[in-house]
Amino acid sequence: GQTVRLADYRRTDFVLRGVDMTLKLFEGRTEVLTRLSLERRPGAPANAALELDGDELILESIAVDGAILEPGRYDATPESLSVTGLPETGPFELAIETRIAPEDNTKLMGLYRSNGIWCTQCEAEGFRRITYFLDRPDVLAPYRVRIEADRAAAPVLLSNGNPVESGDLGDGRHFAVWDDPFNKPSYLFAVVAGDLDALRDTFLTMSGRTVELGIYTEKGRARQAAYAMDALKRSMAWDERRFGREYDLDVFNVVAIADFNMGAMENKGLNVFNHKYVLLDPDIATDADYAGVETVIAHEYFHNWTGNRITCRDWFQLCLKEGLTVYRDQEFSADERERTVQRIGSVRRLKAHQFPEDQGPLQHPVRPGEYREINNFYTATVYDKGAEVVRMIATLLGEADFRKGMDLYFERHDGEAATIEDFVACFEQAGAVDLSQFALWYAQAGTPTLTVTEAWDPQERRHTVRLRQSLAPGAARTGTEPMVLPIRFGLVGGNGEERRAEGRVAGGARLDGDLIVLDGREATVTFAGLSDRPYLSVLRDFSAPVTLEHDQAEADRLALARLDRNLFNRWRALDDLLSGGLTRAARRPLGDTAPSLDGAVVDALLASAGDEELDPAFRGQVLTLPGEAEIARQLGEGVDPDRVHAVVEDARAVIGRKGLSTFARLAAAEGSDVPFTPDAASAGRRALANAALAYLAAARNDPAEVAARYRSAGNMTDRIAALAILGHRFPQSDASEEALADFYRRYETDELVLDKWFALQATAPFHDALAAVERLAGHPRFTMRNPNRVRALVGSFAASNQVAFHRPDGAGYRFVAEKLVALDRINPQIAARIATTFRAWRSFEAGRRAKLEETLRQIAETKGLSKDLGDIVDRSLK
Ligand code: HT7
Ligand code: ZN
Repeated sequence: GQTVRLADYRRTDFVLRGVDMTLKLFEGRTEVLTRLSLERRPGAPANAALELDGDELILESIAVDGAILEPGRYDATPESLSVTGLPETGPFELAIETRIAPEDNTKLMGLYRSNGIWCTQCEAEGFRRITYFLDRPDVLAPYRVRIEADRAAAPVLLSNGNPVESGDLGDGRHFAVWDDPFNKPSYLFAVVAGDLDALRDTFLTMSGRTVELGIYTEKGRARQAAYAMDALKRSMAWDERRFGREYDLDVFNVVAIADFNMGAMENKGLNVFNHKYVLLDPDIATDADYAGVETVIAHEYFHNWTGNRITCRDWFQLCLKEGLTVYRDQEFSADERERTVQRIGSVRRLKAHQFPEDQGPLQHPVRPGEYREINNFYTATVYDKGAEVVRMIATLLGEADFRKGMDLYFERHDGEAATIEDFVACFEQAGAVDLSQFALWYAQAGTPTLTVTEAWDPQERRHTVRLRQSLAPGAARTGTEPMVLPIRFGLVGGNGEERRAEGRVAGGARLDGDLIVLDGREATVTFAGLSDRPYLSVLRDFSAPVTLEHDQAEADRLALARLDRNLFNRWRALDDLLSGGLTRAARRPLGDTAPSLDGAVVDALLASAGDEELDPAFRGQVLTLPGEAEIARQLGEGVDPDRVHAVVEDARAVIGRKGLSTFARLAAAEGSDVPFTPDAASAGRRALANAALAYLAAARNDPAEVAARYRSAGNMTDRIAALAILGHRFPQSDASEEALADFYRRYETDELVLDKWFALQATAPFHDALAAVERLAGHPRFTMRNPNRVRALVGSFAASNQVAFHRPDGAGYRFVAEKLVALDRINPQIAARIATTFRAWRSFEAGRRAKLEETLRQIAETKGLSKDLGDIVDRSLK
């Protein structure tokens, strides 16, 4: 495959003024007629050919200004269409007819069918699978789209923009015309046609316009869109309040689709969603599902301004819309739910997904400089580190100037395809600051290490804090220059009070209130006039995405875990103690029976968990131990996943036994008689009770109690929590087998719930889970054609079953590799995504490492591998 480089960007030779399309949908074939209003760009070579993109297309006809072109005037392949002899000046119309087969489209890019519904996915390069086009994000135009279909098969016909016309065509067929007046790139194009139900509502915008809202679902499921509708209206109101952004069309539609490659897609006025992020009720969905729907609905809606009204000049700028929109959806969730708990969740996610990516062979900067396959760059780095970079701009500028910068961005670039430079320039102007060094965050890959040391001078009553940053060279081979690190901090007194002390800076930093901005390799900050030694609470709220190495005494961490008024850091003090203890224990040789955690750490954890003054959701977070993958990442090399698993399980049992009475009380607090409401406070109480139940089970080793909880559960959150404990702690026991069978019987008609059943078994942490997964791969309800199903079984096995995937005999690797090679022929995008779990191969002990490498090489040598999967395995091996 060819490498595309940012440095090679140049504009098109032709300007697109408008697009007029007709899609005639028939069973088995679709005819697409596209009329492009074009004009040679002033200054472009007079003889330049028009080069259009295609992908698996067949050209039926081509005409310029109504005259059919002779074969000598154009050259068509499935991947391209080149047209010569076009007018040197002035507008002309190019009409192209293609014929496509959505029924055969298993890649789920372009126009395809899902349970009979016609739907599209065009980001990033799917539009070229519908018609030949200048399929790149800097080519913007208004679209008029006419859809024709059989009325019985597709009574609902939707596209972008506003509906303008509809009517009957005879022969059982009908049509609808949609007009989208806003200039948009082709990746935001969408068409949906099918027999769908709808939940309808309206939203009154801040300027007094009424927007018609519709959420379309499979027949009979519209009522399950009620929470999504509520989340949508809250998102619309929040964007007005927080960013002054009003919705712009008369209608906003969302469609829920069963077969979808990602979470959702922000097509202008017609968002298409994986139905997992729309359909909910308490019987089928967990609290995490509710939170997921809220976040994804908000995220796609927010794209209307950050992504659609202002889009990306090229795909290297993907973080311009994704990082910014993740930042916006995180802020929305923080405002709607509980800020600290949300932040803990985001940081866990960043460390679980982005840090390993940034520290391994798939490393790339937030704005990559090159790619072979753009689909492989919808990554945690672009999305989540991209959001952290925006958050740091907000931290450095402060709320008012950040908002000024956002306002300027919307004002200056509305209707444009912009770059990261454009974005950053708005904040430089709004904050009257120079962000050129800060912009290294977009260019330099890798997680910087921030090293903090402290020294208390009892004579002078001074506390000196030394800060150093470093960036190791990595796979991306970008620079290692010092970056700008905003480090939020506090000095905490013995009663938890915030100490105020004058700070003096030496070296590469400046002090700005509770922020140290480190922009040199190192600096010291000295705080004078203190009555006694304070506890240093540093990197509050995880104000920069760095690896923190802080030589803090355990006693200090324990004090902060109790006292810090910054609740995020209170959680992190405990989390650091836990992961430090577990990592050290995992380094000790097998057979070493020393406890994995200090008694004082366990006591601190139990004190927080039992503290009624604290938010239950926060306490639930406190009880969530660092994951096995996170411990493995912190070990860095020579990882033995069985050892890591044993250490974490031992810790859980130790904590469970010591806190037995607390856990019994907490687990009983949320009985099945409490009616379900999806609000964050109720969800937090359930999270705490279910965490307590897991510790009880670890301590008592009695499945009966958990089985009783399973049977009496009044909602899916509690039911799946109990089932997970049974399946994971008591695998193959009667209690677990009975509950799994019961669960299947109850929910076998609902594929969204079946995915939980598949995933739960795929992630059971014991070697024989592989046999169950192999059996489930042959289950009648499993299919490689549905991405959710593949992710639930194969994806979660590879990503979240540290024990069975990494079986020492390599059977887990062979199973996944075999499935990936088969999947690659159906849906390469999903195959490539799951294959990224192999990237950490170098960090394992010699036996597994060799087997992982061998498996990767075998995949790489497979004939006919897709560009998507080939790119991931090649880069992983580099
Ligand atoms: N912007 C959307 C990205 C997306 C996508 C990308 C590649 C292939 C399929 C896809 N479906 C959706 C999702 C988002 O970030 O909002
Ligand atoms: Zn997005």
